[in-house]
Amino acid sequence: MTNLSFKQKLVRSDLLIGTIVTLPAPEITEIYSQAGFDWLFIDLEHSTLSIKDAQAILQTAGEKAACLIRVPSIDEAWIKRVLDIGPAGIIIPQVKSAEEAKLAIQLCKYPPEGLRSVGLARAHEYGEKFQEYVASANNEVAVVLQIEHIDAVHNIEEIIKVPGIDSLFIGPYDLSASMGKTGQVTDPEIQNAIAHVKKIAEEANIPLGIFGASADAVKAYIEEGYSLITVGIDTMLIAKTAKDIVNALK
Ligand code: 3PY
Ligand code: MG
Repeated sequence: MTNLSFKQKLVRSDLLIGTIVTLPAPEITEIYSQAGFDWLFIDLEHSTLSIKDAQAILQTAGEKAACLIRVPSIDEAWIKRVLDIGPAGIIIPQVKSAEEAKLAIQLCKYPPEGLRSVGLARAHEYGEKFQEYVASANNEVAVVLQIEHIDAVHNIEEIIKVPGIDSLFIGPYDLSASMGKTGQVTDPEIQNAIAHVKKIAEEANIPLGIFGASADAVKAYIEEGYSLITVGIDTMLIAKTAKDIVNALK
């Protein structure tokens, strides 16, 4: 059997179960890969992780779990530094229009397709694999755009036409906030907006991802065909387990 890359599995809509990493402890990365997560969502948007922390997580994960890194915004400086450490993919938050989608993708692709600046770093095995990496990165590094604002929902027909989107990833929490219903992710209005994005993405054959706080929160999405799944956040999982113990014993 051939060993498919993360990007190959993503674009053929394999079910890929991940979880958000916000803590710089290598033990957490080891625990998660031992637990069997297919991928790790390393979050530089809502955490104190530095790029160096993210690199250490990649070094710990090795071949055991694919790592995708979420940058804080559509920003050239963040995107090029994050890609240089060699993640399997990048997640770009708050893409609200086709123009923003196009810029985000261009910043992730080397010329002539895009505008990615050329470095010599971990991704290129510090120069040893420079030619191989620059020849394959545009195809092999997964680019995931987050749809998480009502403006993005309104512009989804245009966003989806931008070439180079490997997956759209819905952020139900930010989406609910942009609709004046912060955190009410099961509210029918939010669910209708999510269903609209799903319909358009399916018509365009673009794999869909989504975040849920628990396994129960994502089960229905998996049944509906979402494939890039993210469940929970490391800090939240520890907080819940700790609380459950204390509640059970006090
Ligand atoms: C959101 O729900 O806003 C997210 O970004 C989840 O990853
Ligand atoms: Mg979000």
